[in-house]
Amino acid sequence: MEKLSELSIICDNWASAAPGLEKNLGILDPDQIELAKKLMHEGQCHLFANWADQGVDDEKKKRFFAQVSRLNGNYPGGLSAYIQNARHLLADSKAGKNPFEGFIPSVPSGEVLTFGDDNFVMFEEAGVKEALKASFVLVAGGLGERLGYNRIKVSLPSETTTGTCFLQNYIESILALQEASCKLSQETFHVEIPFVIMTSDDTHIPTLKLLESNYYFGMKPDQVILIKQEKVACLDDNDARIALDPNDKYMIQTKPHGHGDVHSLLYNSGLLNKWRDAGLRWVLFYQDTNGLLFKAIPASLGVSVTKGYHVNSLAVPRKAKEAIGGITKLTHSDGRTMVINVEYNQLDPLLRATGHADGDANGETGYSPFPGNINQLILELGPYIEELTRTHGAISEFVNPKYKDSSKTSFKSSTRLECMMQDYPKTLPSTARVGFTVMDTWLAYAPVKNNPEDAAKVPKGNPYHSATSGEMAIYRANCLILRKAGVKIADPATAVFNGQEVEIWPRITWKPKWALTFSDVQKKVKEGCSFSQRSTMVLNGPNIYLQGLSLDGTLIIHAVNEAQVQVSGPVQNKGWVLLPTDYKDESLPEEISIRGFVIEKLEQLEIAGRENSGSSV
Ligand code: UGB
Repeated sequence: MEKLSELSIICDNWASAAPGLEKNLGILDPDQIELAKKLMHEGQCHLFANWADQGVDDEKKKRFFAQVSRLNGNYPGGLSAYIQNARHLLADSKAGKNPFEGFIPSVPSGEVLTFGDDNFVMFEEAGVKEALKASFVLVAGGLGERLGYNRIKVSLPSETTTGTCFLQNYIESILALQEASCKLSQETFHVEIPFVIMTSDDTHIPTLKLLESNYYFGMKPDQVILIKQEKVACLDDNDARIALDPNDKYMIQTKPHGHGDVHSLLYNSGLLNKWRDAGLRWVLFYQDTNGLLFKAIPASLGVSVTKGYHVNSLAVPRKAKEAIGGITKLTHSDGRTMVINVEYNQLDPLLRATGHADGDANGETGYSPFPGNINQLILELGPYIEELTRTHGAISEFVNPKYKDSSKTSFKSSTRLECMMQDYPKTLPSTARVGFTVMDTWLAYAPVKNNPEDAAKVPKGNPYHSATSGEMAIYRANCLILRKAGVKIADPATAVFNGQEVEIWPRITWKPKWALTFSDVQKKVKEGCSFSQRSTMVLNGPNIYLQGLSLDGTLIIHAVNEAQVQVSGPVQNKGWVLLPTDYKDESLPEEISIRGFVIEKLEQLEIAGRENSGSSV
């Protein structure tokens, strides 16, 4: 009896270690009491240290518990699991434990493609055909702090010849793929490829506004699905004590959990089963600012189909120490193997620790032997659902505290757990078919991540990954594709914009509906075409055919879907020129200053095709 009454005293006194909480129990409802017990149980009594007496700030206290409830609900296993996982990872980090302990890295095998050869064309055709069975998922919850652009990254023009922003390019590419896939598969029913965008509190409303104010760039509104990721609690020390907002004692400080959230969100959304029931077979994941992305999609989807890959990571040749992860095969002494992205800051120490004295170094080809991860993943839906059902969407996490000193006992600022979408294969069994597809960087990868100042400091020869280089890469890729199709394209000039030396190729752009694949380009460009270096061309229409066109200036062709427009003959005019600007010039729109040049439109020839025509210009 005595023991029981003692126990009841302990239970009744569960809040006694936090007087700030104890004196406010009267205002909490039963759910909030449960959450408070959970926090106390996980050693979080400091959260209530400065709480006012009951009757003062009561609304703020309720708001605090509303936040705790969200943080608890959004994490697989709740806040207790989050705190316990954090303690383990912080202890490992303090002990300097190598996350790859026991694993030996080696170069995995995958598909290396050469643009334009028969194999490439075959994969592109297979990919376009299969696109009807795909859904696309864009992770766009990141703040883009490194870019320093004040709006959401997907609203930034990918190039300024047409001003097409990244989101518009992505949507128009999916719509073109949908159309081409329907034609190729001779499907009679109309298929809509689902397009999911993962947003966050930082990007959700602006993304929705961008879509709504542009009529979803031609996509049906219900074809676009927004899922919002939530932030996670920040932690103040190695005991995973939750951090309070320095300006509000009733608010927990939160930070993004990383793009790995996309898996649990998809799992919980019910979309995956819905897609499977509708006969879909693939989920394609990609990031927010790669203007070349859809040049790589058809062939890499073709590789997934042909090779039966459960996971296919898109990759490009990687320069040693370049800030992109390396795709690596890891073999453990206990027999476990996995093919996984090893982040750029981990690859060098891993190699050094396993007998590669030079660490992350280039091989004979001038590139790292490990393909560079560009974080575009193609997952086969069936095995993906099976795996997520097992893991409930939880992805392996990591923590990256910035310690004050070598004692590793305190942090410079609060930290949190993070996860990355490319870590999905970490929990897969060794039998899973995990491969990759390597393509030339010029074709597949030109992200916009760095602000002008940081980009200008990038060592010569390494990619700038800026708005300037991202735009120039689009012109370069289009020119190289046309060259491969037999068009005479003048060599590029070089120029320095915002402190970055770049190649300026003729500014040739086309809408995805004009050409998605190399075969499309070959069908639409006939012999005898040439472009001078100062040329600009915009192709906006699916049935524009070029033959014997020699361009030295600017030519803009718009054609409605039904119109077949043949263009030939010489075109010469003053054209459009690129004038340098300064990124510090605040009188310029940010979209311009961020790339360091503005296009001055001196003179152009504009053709508007409304019916079949053969224009000799
Ligand atoms: N993102 C989210 O949606 N939510 C988040 O919480 C965080 C990001 P970054 P980083 O492109 O080559 C990745 O910041 O650090 C979205 C890979 O990890 O651009 O450069 C965000 O909106 C790395 O292996 O990523 O690193 C954006 O769309 C390498 O492949 C995307 O996630 C590298 O990208 C990526 O965010 C790369």
